[in-house]
Amino acid sequence: MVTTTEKLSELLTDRDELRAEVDLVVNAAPVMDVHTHLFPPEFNELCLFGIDELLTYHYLTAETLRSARIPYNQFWSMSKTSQADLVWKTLFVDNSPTSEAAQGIISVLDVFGLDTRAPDLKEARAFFNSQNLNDHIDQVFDIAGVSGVVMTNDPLDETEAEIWKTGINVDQRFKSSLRLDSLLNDFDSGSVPAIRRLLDQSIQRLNPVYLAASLPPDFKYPSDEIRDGLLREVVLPTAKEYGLTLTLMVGVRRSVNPELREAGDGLGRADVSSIERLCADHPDVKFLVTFLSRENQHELCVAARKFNNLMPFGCWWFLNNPSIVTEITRERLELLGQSFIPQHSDARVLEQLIYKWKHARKQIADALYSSYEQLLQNGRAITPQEISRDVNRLFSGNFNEWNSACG
Ligand code: FIX
Ligand code: ZN
Repeated sequence: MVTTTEKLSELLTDRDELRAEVDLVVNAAPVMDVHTHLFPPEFNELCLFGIDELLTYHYLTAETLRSARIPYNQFWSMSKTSQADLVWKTLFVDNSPTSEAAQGIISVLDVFGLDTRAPDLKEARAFFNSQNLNDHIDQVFDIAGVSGVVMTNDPLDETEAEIWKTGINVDQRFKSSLRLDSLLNDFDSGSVPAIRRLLDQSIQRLNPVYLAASLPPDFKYPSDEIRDGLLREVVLPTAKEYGLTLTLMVGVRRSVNPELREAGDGLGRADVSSIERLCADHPDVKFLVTFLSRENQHELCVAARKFNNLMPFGCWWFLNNPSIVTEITRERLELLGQSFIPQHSDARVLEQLIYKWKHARKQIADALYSSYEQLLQNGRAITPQEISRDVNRLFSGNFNEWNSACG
């Protein structure tokens, strides 16, 4: 009789068995979601869930306003329910929901046994409105296989700040991060000491797992811009002092079309050598980095081969599409082995965790299987134990180790 230990260490020489084992392990492994815009119920209206929030997600409003010929201001003057009805009619009734964001809705409805071809949202609304929020969060985290999420917390956001001031006990699955966009990108007043004080207070109160900022494609380091000074005089010293990772999301062009509001951002190719110089100048700071442009992905992998304080993560936003995620993940496996974080959800609405991780697990399993299959062709078979080790490292180990190394 083959024991479990023997089975776990059995070499997988049969390709179908290998494929089945990779799928089994990838679909069962808990994942740490390193970047989201989710909030727990303690944050009241900031905690988004349900079909109306899912359908008015900015990815879907952008797609709807391409097909539904209505003026932008007319759309924004509609209630959220009416906007959701229009999104459903336009993308799911009058057209086939083939886009990744639309496929995501289908995956969520299907998981809850709801009609994915319904003419309207009656059934879906009744279902989501009948959920007990805390039970629903447990169920969604369980279905998605998510052990924890990192929030996006802006120290200058008044709604958030008011809630943090009350000294709330935040659900442990929701880790905080300190988002510095408004400080770094819209810096217009306040002295460096004042900003430092704000960071110290926020770090004391939120206990973040990392400091973070998104940066435009024209971000340069070093440069004589104010942002460069803030990085050198405030952000990097703070990261060093508190042993915090600095997470940089590079390549977003905000408000390319302001009429689309949150859906109006675009992207641009950025300068990876600026990140290389940051890593070189600050070897005692850990950088979690993602680029929005497809053209920057290969450069990022190569930069990470040069600097072991640089951890590439995620297929951000406009890259979070099956064909591109598989491409990027394979390239990273080929250039970095398992020393990267393959994906983050960027979820804004609770149930998005379900589809974003269901789809990501499929693409990551495809990329991993092709690596192991190639390894087999080249003369080395892998064991179930090794697959588990690799997947756990990709899904949570790298992030946990990265942050504990900083602690
Ligand atoms: O900067 C960011 O964190 C971006 O992810 C967001 O601004 C963006 O709106 C988004 O939700 C992307 O998925
Ligand atoms: Zn985000």
